[in-house]
Amino acid sequence: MASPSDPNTSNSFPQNLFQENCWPEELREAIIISSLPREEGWISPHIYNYKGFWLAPHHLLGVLRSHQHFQAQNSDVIICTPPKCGTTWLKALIFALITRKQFPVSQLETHPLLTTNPQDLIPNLEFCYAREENSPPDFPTVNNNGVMVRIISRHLPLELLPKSVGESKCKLIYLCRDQKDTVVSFWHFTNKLRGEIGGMGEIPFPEAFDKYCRGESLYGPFWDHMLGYWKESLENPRKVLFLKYEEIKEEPDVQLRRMAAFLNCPFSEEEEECGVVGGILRLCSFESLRNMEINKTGKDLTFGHSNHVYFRKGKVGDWRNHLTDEMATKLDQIIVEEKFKGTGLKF
Ligand code: PAP
Repeated sequence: MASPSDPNTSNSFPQNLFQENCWPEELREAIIISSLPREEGWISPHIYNYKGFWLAPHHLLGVLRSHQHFQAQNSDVIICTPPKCGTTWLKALIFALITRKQFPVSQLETHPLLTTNPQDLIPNLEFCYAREENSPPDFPTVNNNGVMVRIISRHLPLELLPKSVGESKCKLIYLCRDQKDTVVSFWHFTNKLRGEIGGMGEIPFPEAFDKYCRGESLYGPFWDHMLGYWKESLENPRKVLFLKYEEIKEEPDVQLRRMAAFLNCPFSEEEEECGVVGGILRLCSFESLRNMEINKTGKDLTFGHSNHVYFRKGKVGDWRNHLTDEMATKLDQIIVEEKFKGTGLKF
């Protein structure tokens, strides 16, 4: 397995991209960024509406470059998530699942998840492209029963996938979450990053909530993000597996077996008897990952912030500590009553 990116070369890129006068020519000119709808950003000063979705400048640069250069392979596994829906957890689960022969969970001492944050084990496509100015990123491969597989993640909506993703037989695993919990998680995360890497103050929760409900969150509107993958999973179930955070919480073993079957690597009888499913789930549980030294004290290789910001509470229903009844009703109505009506997507 190739090693993750070098922390010494990677940490400065987001800060550069936060300064409009430091943007590379291709970002300033290629899409005439000044003509795009613009709103105040969450972590970067501004976000831009590109083809219907709100992106920070570094996402946009990653999108432009990946559209030009990314070539999907049939064996690729692509993890797709809106922010704060459980990406870290899913990355750990998929990594442990696919590499279970290479890194058996019965021999934990040498498992890569003990020494590398899941976010760094599985690189994010648009962040990699935003960082690599001159050469295409070299995505690490893992051994899936003799086949070398690239596991890549992305926060981008289906509509902004590079063309080759649709043309190849690569598989997409999508994970989303009850948006009441997501907005709370997103708000906490944003405020931590604003302080840690942006030197900015906190956004008050009511302000963040209103922005979120208007769809002006990173990679939002969240409803279009979710519906794009939801519809594709119904039309093309062998291409897209649609998962919900709450369902993995409720029946983790059932959902892990679903992922294994979807990726054509189901658990054998022998593995079932040896408790491999439980081993993977224990290794990737919130408590287990949060208590690993690398996740307690390490730094994210892409952005340079503390790894522990990826592990806050890991609970279903924490929104009750932040949302008023009126806010909860508003968000439920946007989702259930308006946007998801007639689509079959429920929370
Ligand atoms: P990202 O968008 O920056 O990639 P992501 O991993 O999607 O972040 O979301 C983080 C959320 O997943 C946090 O939720 P919270 O704020 O409500 O607590 C985090 O705690 C939760 N999380 C991280 N790891 C796990 C895990 N192993 N099991 C369950 N939840 C987890």
